[in-house]
Amino acid sequence: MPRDPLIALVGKPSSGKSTTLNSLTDTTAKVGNFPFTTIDPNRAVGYLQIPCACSRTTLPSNQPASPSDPPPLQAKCKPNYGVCQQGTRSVPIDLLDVAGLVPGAHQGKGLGNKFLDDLRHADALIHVVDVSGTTDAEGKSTRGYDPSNDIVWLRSEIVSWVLGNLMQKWGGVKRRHTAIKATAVETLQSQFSGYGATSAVIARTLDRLQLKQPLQDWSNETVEQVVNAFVDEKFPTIIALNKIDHPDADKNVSKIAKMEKPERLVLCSAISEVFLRRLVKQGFVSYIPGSEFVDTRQDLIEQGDENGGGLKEMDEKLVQRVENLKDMVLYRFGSTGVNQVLTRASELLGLVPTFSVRSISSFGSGDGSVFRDCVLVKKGSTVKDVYRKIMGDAPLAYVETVGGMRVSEDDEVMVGKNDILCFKVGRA
Ligand SMILES: Nc1nc2c(ncn2[C@@H]2O[C@H](COP(=O)(O)OP(=O)(O)O)[C@@H](O)[C@H]2O)c(=O)[nH]1
Ligand SMILES: [Mg+2]
Repeated sequence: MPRDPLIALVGKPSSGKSTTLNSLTDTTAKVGNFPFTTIDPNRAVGYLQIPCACSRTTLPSNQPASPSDPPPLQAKCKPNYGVCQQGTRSVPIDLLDVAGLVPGAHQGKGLGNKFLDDLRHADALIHVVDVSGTTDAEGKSTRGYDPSNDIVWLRSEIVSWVLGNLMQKWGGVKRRHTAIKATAVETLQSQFSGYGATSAVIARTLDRLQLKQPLQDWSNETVEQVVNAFVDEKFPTIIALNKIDHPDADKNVSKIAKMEKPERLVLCSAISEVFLRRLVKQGFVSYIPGSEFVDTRQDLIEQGDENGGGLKEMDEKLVQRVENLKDMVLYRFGSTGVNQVLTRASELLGLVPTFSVRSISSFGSGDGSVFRDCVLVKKGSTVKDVYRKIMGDAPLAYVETVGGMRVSEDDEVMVGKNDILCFKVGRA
């Protein structure tokens, strides 16, 4: 059965991994301003925001009365997991907090090797960088540290780890490769299988490099090149520039923006998201996670709701904190950024939200709701992969998509195509 996609948060101690994880989930991982707070890798379920199928489908019998009305299916959309708010749906996704990588981790420094081992299962990485420069390379409190260094050393730790493991056995690997007349893909796949590498990943890695020499003649530089390309393929990484609420963040962001591809960078303030969600729970503000707007009781009264949305009054200090957060984060950056971190990682992976429905004519699930079930699958997944994930080994008779059209088990699922499916269990 295909494994669920897993996104790992990595970074030095105190960069804000646990806070980011908390801001994306409902659990409370231990948060603290000292190295190695998170000793055990922390798995949690986060929520990826996607445009839901309910916002792009209508039924012939159920058209909106006027073009400005919301699609009528939205009102009936009741996800089994997560929520759907005005067509934006939160879909569960597995996250892993891999704590405390420090420079030298591949040689066992910090809690190095253990942490690196936890990475094996990740499909993509979110490198949480403390862009305020208030923590050094080891995560200790400082001022004026240049966080662009972290981007460089963290990647080089991962490369050194993979390279070190490979070079330890390289002599034997080469001899065996020649003796059994294996292809480079076969040999590397068996060497990299511990990192969850498929032969497709290896083939893409080698395609990227277009190497001329056979594997047994590769120089050390070539092996290093191969490992670098493999790390890019196997561990695509989003860089989350965290702590943008801090006054020192701006200059560091500008510097990093000049060095990195823009599509890899996301600005965020995890602590702001955690704070806002706490205020929502306590009944002080109304705020849709990830959005630009926060309304207090006073705001809602000014907007004409004399009840203030039923929100509680905040004291002067709290009002001030919320105002600061709006000025420093929400108005400047459009949101706290944490949801974009996850969205960008899922784009990098090409995740496809796939909806399975009981009835293809109503999109219903038999309980009055529509689009109840949604799973995330990796790019390149087929209709059958989706079925196996949901139904395991149960025999499959046939599959229909929108309009009652049949689709083949081997068809690929893509956003907007074959992503609304009705599985008919049984023998064809
Ligand atoms: N200013 C600011 N501080 C943050 C932010 N995110 C985390 N922190 C603080 O950074 C410290 C370390 O956070 P933690 O999540 O435990 O880091 P981890 O070691 O990477 O898991 C804590 O004191 C957090 O409150 C943020 O967005 N802004
Ligand atoms: Mg932590």
